[in-house]
Amino acid sequence: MTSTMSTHSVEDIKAESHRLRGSLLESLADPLTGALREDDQTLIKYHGSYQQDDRDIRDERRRQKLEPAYQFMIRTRTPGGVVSPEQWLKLDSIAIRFANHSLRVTTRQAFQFHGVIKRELKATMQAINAALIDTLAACGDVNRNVQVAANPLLSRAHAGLYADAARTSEHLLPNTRAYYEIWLDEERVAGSGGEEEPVYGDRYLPRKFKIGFALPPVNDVDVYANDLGFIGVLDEAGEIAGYDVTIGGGMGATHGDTDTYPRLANNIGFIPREALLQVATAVVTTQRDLGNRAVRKRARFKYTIDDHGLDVIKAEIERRAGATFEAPRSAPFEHNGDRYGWVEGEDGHWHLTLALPSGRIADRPGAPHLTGLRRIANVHRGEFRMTGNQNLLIAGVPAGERDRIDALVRSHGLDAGNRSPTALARAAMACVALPTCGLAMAEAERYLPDFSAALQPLLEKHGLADAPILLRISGCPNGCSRPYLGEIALVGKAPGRYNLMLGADHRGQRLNTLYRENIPEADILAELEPLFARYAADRGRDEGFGDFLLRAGIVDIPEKDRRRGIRIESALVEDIA
Ligand code: SRM
Ligand code: SF4
Repeated sequence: MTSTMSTHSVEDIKAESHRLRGSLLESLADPLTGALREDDQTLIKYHGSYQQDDRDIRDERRRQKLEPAYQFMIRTRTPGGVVSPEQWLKLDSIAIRFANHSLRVTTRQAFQFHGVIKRELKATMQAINAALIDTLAACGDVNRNVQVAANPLLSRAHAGLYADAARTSEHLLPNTRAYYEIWLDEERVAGSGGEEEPVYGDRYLPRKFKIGFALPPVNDVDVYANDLGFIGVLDEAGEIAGYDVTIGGGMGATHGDTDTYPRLANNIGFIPREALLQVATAVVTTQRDLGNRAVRKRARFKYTIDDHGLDVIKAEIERRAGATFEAPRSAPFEHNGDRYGWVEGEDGHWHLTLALPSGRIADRPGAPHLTGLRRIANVHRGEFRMTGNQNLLIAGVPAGERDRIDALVRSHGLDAGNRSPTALARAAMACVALPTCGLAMAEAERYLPDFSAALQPLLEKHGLADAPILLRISGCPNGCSRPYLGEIALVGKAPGRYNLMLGADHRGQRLNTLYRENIPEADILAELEPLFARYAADRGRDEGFGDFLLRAGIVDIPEKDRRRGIRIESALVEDIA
């Protein structure tokens, strides 16, 4: 078997990679193993793919003295999660031909394919690109897939927001031709120019970087969880006039390591729309130059801000952008969830939001979702939009077409999520976790249906079946389902054991706090039941579960939120007043 060992640091690997080429071609061509060489496992992320193995059969393979069942996850770069029906059909056929017969909508509005084997990786990449979708920079220490509010009601503003997000995504793409050479057989022209990386430099960013575009009153992208956020401010005509800029959000943490923590972004003020790309570039290059490249766990932008001070970073961004931030102007957020069912957009087209089970689209007994959406894509003339909450919009449907879409939705069980017995189950999110995620400590996506079912009788007993309580589950503290923004969250500690976190708001503006550590399901239910009883008895009108827990003194405002920007702080103070 080919050795995959390496002692290289990620910083070395990037610098010596010849602009992200490494020895990927050799690794792919090696027929003796289903894996890549270790350095190439790092580099392939920048091309939008992760090497994984099927953890369900890891022990069995070890017993049989076989190498792990290596396979690859591929993530698309689909800013705002917008795809045409034609593209949908191509992605669907890739899922069937090359992956595990499922499409996975992510918490950042991308698609993931799981279970692609090395031998077929290149053909899969080519098929994705043939759908006019790429995977470049979907992972790695670069700007990732840009999130955009899916808010269907404000169609015109959404179009502007989406266009701005798409150009930001393009602007921040790496310049290297490595992707096109390795996957699409573009010829390498020796010594050719054009590969300078003016934004990224030789070593790219110190860590992953994420951007979200939000449009009040809906914070469906959880903009404060992004390294860089743009909150749309509309002019009198309903067009985007500019943005409030937020910096320093991030969820990831490590159990037991207080140097790492989730952090919500600070709103540093308004910029006119024309300044968008200058400001985005200034923020990214500030993180490139000031971010911590020595300690990877402290390399995210949130730590750069905390290490240098918010005022210093803000001044540096202003200097680099040649712009001055004005006082924030954005309207308040009302919630960070999706609005399910049909709504009419301002342009007279209709949009249907379907609640998907953790974003997984597959054919299951009684729920042939993959087939159903393929049939819808065959007749639909609008677009598909993924939401940042792992859900799906069938968008831009003329009124006369609604019945046909409805019939297909019903006959393929695609309305099951919208008809969930509790509002909690409908809106809940879970990260992928087992069996594909190499970092998972506990189940998440596969556990969510059981946990929601276990909560159902408790919620019904206290008359809370319709209460829109926000539940999020992550299989480890990295926080891919943004659990620290859940009113209730389970964060995996070990198989069957979770940290129970409580008390975020439902606007994505306040983090939750640790309530009980490392407990199994029975204890979680026993902890929640009396809280449901108190909430049912004492809640104010329209008071969310998390806000209630705070008001009742059951949880406290996290210290990190207390120290955040004045604007959010005052919103918090108002919330609990
Ligand atoms: Fe994530 C790593 C899945 C959104 C924070 N994330 C991973 C990996 C690639 C595991 C790995 O490194 O080996 C997971 C692959 C699982 C699999 O089998 O597919 C993974 N992350 C996901 C997705 C698919 C979760 C989902 O259920 O939808 C999301 C893909 C988003 C996308 O399309 O780009 C996903 N990840 C997030 C989010 C949420 C967000 O961005 O809004 C976060 C928290 C926000 C943040 O970045 O702080 C997130 N993922 C992480 C981290 C912790 C980063 C940190 O700062 O510490 C890791 C681990 C790492 O980077 O070392 C990670
Ligand atoms: Fe994997 Fe942890 Fe992310 Fe879940 S939160 S997908 S377990 S890295």
